[in-house]
Amino acid sequence: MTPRKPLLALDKDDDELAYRERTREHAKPLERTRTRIKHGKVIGDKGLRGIVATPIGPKWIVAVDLEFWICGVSGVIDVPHTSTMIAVGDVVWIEPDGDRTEQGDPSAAIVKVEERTTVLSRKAAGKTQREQVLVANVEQLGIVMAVALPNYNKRLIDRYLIGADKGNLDPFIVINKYDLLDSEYHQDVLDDLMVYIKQLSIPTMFTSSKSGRGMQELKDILAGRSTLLTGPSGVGKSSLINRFTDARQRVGAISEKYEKGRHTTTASLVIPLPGGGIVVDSPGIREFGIFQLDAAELPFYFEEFTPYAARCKFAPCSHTHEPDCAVKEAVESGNIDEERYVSYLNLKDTL
Ligand SMILES: Nc1nc2c(ncn2[C@@H]2O[C@H](COP(=O)(O)OP(=O)(O)OP(=O)(O)O)[C@@H](O)[C@H]2O)c(=O)[nH]1
Ligand SMILES: [Mg+2]
Ligand SMILES: [Zn+2]
Repeated sequence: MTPRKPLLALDKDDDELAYRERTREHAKPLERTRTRIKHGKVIGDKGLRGIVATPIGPKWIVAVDLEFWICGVSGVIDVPHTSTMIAVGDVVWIEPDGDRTEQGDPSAAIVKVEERTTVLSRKAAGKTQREQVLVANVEQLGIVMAVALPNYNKRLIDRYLIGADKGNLDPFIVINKYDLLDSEYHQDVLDDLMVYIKQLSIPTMFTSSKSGRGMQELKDILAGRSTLLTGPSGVGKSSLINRFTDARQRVGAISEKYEKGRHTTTASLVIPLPGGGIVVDSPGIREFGIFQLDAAELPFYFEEFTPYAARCKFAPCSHTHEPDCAVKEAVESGNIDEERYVSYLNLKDTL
């Protein structure tokens, strides 16, 4: 599997965009009123601080603690950034309008968006070189895979790790569906993933959302932080989150009232955790392209190569065809994980 587009992207996003465009077309003219940006907005006493949980047609669901509000965008809004005015994960201030929507949910207007600490973006669809922010303010990337149905993929793990590195997110690995693994194979799986656990010191946990195995460990790493869970479709991201909170179903139920027949799993969803912290459930992806990866910097994303690379005969050395390449020798002697080297070669091919 090779990336076709040099992007860090959640790839059901195209459907998401198309969907939003469609709903915008049908939105009432009033809701399409243009907004004006004005800095230094003073928030009134009624103002509440929340997190944008998910888009809902032309509006947004905003989580204030564990409550959900349906929010339009105020005609005058205070926004510090120039790309994507509002994104999932944005910290916003809302002012309740004292009303409820037809469906009975409390409604408010977003009046201010706070500065973002991190962004996961991609190039916006279309001809312009515009950045589209997919998720704002996540600190950690939880890479979720399964021991079976579907089998974990180390190539994909390696690409996620580079994505996390580039996005300045702390990565961890969750190997789910452990209940499907016969105990006689536990050691094999552990050995297979040892490079991440030992050499790269990436927190790695083995979980089952069926049996509850590893849930405390996962809970601990999520506590008080904001985490994007990513991974292929069907590995159990949503099931894991459902072990901790019913907030995912509650947002889903709200979305369904407004967007009949639409599965909420096609959009990223921010879920507040009961003890503090948030987790972003993202749709399964088929492909994980990496935004602006440079051939010269690629070896540095394989940090376990570094001590050997210094001993290659040629400098720079691509660690492919050169004679007396210490990296290749380390692969042959088993000091560098062979599959990581294959990941390196695969990625190199795409640049
Ligand atoms: N045996 C087993 N099945 C699981 C486990 N976790 C989830 N499943 C099942 O796997 C299927 C997919 O789970 P989801 O939680 O929807 O997976 P997801 O990663 O959110 O998938 P997308 O939303 O498509 O990206 C469901 O049928 C779950 O019941 C587990 O730990 N063990
Ligand atoms: Mg899901
Ligand atoms: Zn070399």
